[in-house]
Amino acid sequence: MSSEQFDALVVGAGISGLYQTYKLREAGFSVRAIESAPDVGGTWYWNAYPGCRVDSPANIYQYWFSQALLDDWDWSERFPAQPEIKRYLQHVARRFDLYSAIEFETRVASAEWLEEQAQWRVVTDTGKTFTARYLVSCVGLLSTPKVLSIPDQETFQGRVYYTARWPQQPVDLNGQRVGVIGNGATGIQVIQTLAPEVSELTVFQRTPQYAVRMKNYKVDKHIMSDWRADYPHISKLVHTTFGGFTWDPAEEGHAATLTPEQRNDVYEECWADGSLKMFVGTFPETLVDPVMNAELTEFVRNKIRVQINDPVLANKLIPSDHGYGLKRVPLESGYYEAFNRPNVQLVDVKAEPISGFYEGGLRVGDKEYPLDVLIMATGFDAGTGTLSRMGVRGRGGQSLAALWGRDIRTTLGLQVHGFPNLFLIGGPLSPSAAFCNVQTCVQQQIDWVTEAISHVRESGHRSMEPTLEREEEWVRHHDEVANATLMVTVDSWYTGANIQGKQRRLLSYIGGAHVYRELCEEIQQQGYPGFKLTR
Ligand code: NA7
Repeated sequence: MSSEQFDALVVGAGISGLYQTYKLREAGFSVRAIESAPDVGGTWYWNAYPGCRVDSPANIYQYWFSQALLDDWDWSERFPAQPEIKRYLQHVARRFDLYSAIEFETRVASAEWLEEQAQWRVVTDTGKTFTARYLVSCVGLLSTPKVLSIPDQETFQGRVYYTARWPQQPVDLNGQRVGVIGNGATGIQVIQTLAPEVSELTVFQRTPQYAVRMKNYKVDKHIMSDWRADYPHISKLVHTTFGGFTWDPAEEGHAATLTPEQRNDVYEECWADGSLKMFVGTFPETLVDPVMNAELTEFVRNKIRVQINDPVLANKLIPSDHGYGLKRVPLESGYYEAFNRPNVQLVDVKAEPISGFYEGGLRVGDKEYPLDVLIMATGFDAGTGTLSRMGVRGRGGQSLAALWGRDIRTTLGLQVHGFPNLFLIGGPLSPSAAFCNVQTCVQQQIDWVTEAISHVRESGHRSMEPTLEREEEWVRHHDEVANATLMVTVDSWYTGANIQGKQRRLLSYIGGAHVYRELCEEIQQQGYPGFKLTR
């Protein structure tokens, strides 16, 4: 079988894949990226649903590697909508001539490590075969949608859309009767956007969410110029903070030195920022101490309650089964207020589950809800979902899917024992898997991986792989930090609980992005202890 040979293959052409392709090429490697979509963007390509918007400020949700790029790209809003992020990524791909390095509309069907040759052989669903010494996964954390199997879907005469596979052409929902399943960050954006546009909106809610009011604003040329002047500072700052943002939570222990009123002032200040500062910028104790968590939860409940006219409805929309901040906190712009509208109704599908479709809509228990369109905002098989479906086989033919089916383990989220020269960006058990502004943390990992690959080549080795001991040490440390938090007690995509049968483990390292970066740097400076290099 003929195959195309490269030094490195990158899987994915989203935020990570584009930068990884650029970096490897700059380091002198021949590189091919494989992307299932017809264009760049990854998550920002597929999630073209109404209201999709980034919830990290644009001035940190960007690449730092090129001054020219920073100089010539202007943002239009503090939290830009999906089309703008996609345009930015397309601009980057054009500006750095990355399109020519990408194989579009192509999926990896299998990836097999060939021990003798020290090469990865990758076969695609288009029938092509590639071989490369290095394989870098940039498949994204939220790329495999969670698909629901609802009885009798074939009988439904209306349309069904998944937000994570939204059509690229506009979908006209004007005047339609629309249903939404899912109240995570995605469902919230869809609901608040469609409520004023559609004739009837029926929200099938299983679990309510705490969401924080987003403070978005237009970025005019003055703001843009202030941002730009601050870029040198921001680009350094984001690498020194807990979550890769420009803010940090208070010092540990500080909360206990304050009165409840003073702590309330801190909550107010974070709330007023209208950003994820309200998630990662208060007190670290709120994530580990039930009493502190209850205090913050009460604050947020009160903020939400005043937005909902009907107190009975408010009780349904405000979570009571878990504390604030123990799941990913979405930002909202009129989500709760949407339920004050006469054309929006909430259906509790926990009290009575969805029983199935019928010709004209969805049935919950015996009750029928007529629909023209049903939108599924049901989340993702996060972190492991895409890689587990890629047919990855490492040393001795062992399957990554089978390994992760038993035990989701990695070494710093960067490599997996038994899988030489497979590098992961945004891999499980790293901060970038969930607890870091993605742009900050994937760039740090890509820089690390590029250095590591260059080191393998320059030191005359053929492969690099973490030792079992190093991996076990990392998994132990990860679990120890994770199990000290209240997050592990809650069902969410963070803990893998949203996917039936998935191993329960906090998906992302929560010891701090800054701590992780220092550790990665130390490993590099010390010549990769705990990683085995083979000639
Ligand atoms: P999430 O946060 O995983 O939310 C998925 C939503 O879908 C959530 O409300 C789920 O309710 C709901 N869901 C999932 N399966 C079902 C079934 N079977 N029946 C009813 N409802 C269901 O995904 P998002 O896409 O919103 O957000 C993912 C991340 O993207 C977000 O955290 C940001 O980082 C960006 P449940 O809670 O399971 O009861």
